[in-house]
Amino acid sequence: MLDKILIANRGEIALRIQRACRELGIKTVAIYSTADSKQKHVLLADESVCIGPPESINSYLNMPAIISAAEVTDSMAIHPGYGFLAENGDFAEQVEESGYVFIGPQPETIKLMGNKISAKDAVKEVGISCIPGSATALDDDMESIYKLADEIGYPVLIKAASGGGGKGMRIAHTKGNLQHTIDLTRAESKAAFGDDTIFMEKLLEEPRHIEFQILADQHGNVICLGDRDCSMQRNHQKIIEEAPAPKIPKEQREEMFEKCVLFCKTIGYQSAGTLEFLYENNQFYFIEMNTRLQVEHPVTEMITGIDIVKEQLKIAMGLPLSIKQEDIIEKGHAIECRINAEDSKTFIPSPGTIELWHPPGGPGIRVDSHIYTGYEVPPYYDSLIAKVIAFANTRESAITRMGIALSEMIIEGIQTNRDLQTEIMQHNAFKNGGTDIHYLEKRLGL
Ligand code: MV4
Repeated sequence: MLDKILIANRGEIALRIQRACRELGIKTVAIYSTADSKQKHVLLADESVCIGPPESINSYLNMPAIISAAEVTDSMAIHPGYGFLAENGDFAEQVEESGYVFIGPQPETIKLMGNKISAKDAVKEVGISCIPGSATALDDDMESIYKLADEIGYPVLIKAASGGGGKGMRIAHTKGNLQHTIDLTRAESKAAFGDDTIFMEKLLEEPRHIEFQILADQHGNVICLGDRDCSMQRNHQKIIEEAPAPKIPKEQREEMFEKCVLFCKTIGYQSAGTLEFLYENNQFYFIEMNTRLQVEHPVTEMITGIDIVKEQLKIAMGLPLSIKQEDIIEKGHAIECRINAEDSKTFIPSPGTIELWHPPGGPGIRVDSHIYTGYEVPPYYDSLIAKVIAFANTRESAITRMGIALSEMIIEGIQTNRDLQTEIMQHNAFKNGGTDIHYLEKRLGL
């Protein structure tokens, strides 16, 4: 049993994890930066520890400070949430070496998936398709690289092995700019990740982004909680996610569930995880695996009735999964709109004081948020201030409910992307379902 858990995060996800702990009778420890002393997660935790000044690098990314906070509070485990240190294999390792349970997969698994080349190698072993490209890292032999690019066909994408989530990728449209693209990507990758390992893939031009949610316990039981469509994004920031992914043939989804489960069993995966794919011309291609709880996990919770965070905690305590694959019944449709504190036209973050906040409600509406009237949105962190989730029997009804929820939401004092979200709910292409990853940027004329 883990009686006390330190939550190494802030905002809505810190609250979300606290609630799951409370349901399981686990005490919670909040950490916070000096900018966050009036945060709801601090107020509601059983104990709290200030770990440093506002800048993330000195607070929520400060590994020794976080581990010390676990020590002084006599915590037994650390939940990293998402972002910050959630996918840092060295952090997971230090947590375990210091004698605490890291609530997530093993450090080696985080590292295996953190390298996009080793991740692709691993999934190929169980017959999961990847995007055609270089099987290994690119070396300095340009003749063989040109040959490979000709075989793959232009445009090709040069990606950093240590990248992910959109950082460290560049397109080469012709042989003429391949060398330059490689040099730039290498340099950027070295600067950003301290690793200049790069690889090549064919560019998929109009894919959708579809991912599969996994839960895996310490006893080799693995289940897939279905898929999510996260194609509605701008500048690599997802803004709307939904479950199930629209317009995917039933047999193809089920085949993917099986492959994802087989993969996780094969590598001995533990905890919650997500396999990300691009979907184009009715085919799935693996791109990367996220070894953390994700922002958009609520849409899956709504259609399966499974509390992913509670399951993640129980897995960390060594308990076997209580749900079998055949017990998972998907019901209805769920959509999440991320509400960001930002200018709706320029997307520049809009920190400041929230003068008035009335969250939406009613049948099928869930709001995961840490804000309140009088709350000051600090300028130092991610601009996500609320997640509005609408659930209904059909996708059409979920869109209707979301439209109503967005119109009910009262938020004054700062700018948000609410109007953009409202417009998207009314777009015919969104209503039809299955828009690709470039839809929003094209629609905005960017
Ligand atoms: C791609 C791609 C097209 N072709 N790979 C972006 C982040 C990283 N996870 C992988 N990404 C992409 N890889 C090939 N071969 C397009 C993207 C991509 C993308 C993927 C998912 C969600 C949003 C995206 C936005 C732009 C580009």
